[in-house]
Amino acid sequence: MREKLQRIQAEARKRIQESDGLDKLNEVRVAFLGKKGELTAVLKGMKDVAAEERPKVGQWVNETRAELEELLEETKKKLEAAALEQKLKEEVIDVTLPAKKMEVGHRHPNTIALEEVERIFIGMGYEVVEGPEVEYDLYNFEKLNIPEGHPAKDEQDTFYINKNIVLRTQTSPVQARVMEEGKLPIRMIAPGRVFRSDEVDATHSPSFHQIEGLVIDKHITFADLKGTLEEFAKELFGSETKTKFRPHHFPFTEPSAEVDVSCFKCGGKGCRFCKGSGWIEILGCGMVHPHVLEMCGIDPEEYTGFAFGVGLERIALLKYEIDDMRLLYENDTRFLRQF
Ligand code: 2NL
Repeated sequence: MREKLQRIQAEARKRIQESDGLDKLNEVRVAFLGKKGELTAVLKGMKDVAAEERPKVGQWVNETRAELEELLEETKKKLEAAALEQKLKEEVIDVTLPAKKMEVGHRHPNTIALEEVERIFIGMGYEVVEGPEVEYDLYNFEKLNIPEGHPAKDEQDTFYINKNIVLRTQTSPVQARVMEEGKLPIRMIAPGRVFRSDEVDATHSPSFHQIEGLVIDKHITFADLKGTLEEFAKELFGSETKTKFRPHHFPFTEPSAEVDVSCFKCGGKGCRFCKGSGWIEILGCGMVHPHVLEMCGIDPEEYTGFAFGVGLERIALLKYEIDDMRLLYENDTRFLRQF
């Protein structure tokens, strides 16, 4: 028995020393100390050993087992250290290599224009308010005095989700919601994405951006509207800028006007940029229709107000002299880098 154990031990030692990896070492452990291992087999065979021999043989087996376990553990540590050494060698980092260049982006021309408009109105005490892009027909049309059968509600122009829900065609529903909340006075702008069923061309897109403004208080008159928008035009296009209010029609304002600014390229003399007229159209506006105030829970006998709407893309195209709106959506960095 003693010889048998010594043979097993010598064989195990040899195979442990020959192991050149952790997997191999584990195979050796299983082969000798595992459930079906050689040393385990000796223990299982103890019942065939004479009773008076058993304690001694048991002790030999345990000593052999302890020695092999110690050797396995030692070898395992050595192999692990070697593996780590190898890994570190392979993953060496050359800190003297030049770093990868960081590409720093910047704001989109639409965003630059939006932040400029926001800055101007925040300076005049306005709040910036946002609202949902998917709106009830009630807020997008009904409360803005655009009743059933009005051409603006045509499916040719508006994206309908269902009979009562649309993709907003303007940001006025945000203002209708603020009016309904009932906190007065109101001085706000509502910027955001709007949708119209248009084919894409140099001046149209089915999704574009609008900034609408609304002021509601006691004694607000058309003079307040004119003064505010004149100031806005001067801040946006330069202090020499003149404004011209032309009568117009919108269903939600009465009276209504379209506003032209003197051409900031030629100063009003007429050039290619303003197509010879000296004027450039920039926005629509008017005094909020009493019926709109009423439908939004405001007493038109006590309160009056003005509102206006500007196309954000139109401002960006004008300010940066871009001649095709599609360039704003293509996100070609060679174009975007220039602003
Ligand atoms: C345009 C014209 C306009 C408004 C928008 C408005 C909103 C409420 C009440 C009354 Cl809640 N009016 N918005 C008024 C006049 C013109 O936009 O040409 N936009 C690009």
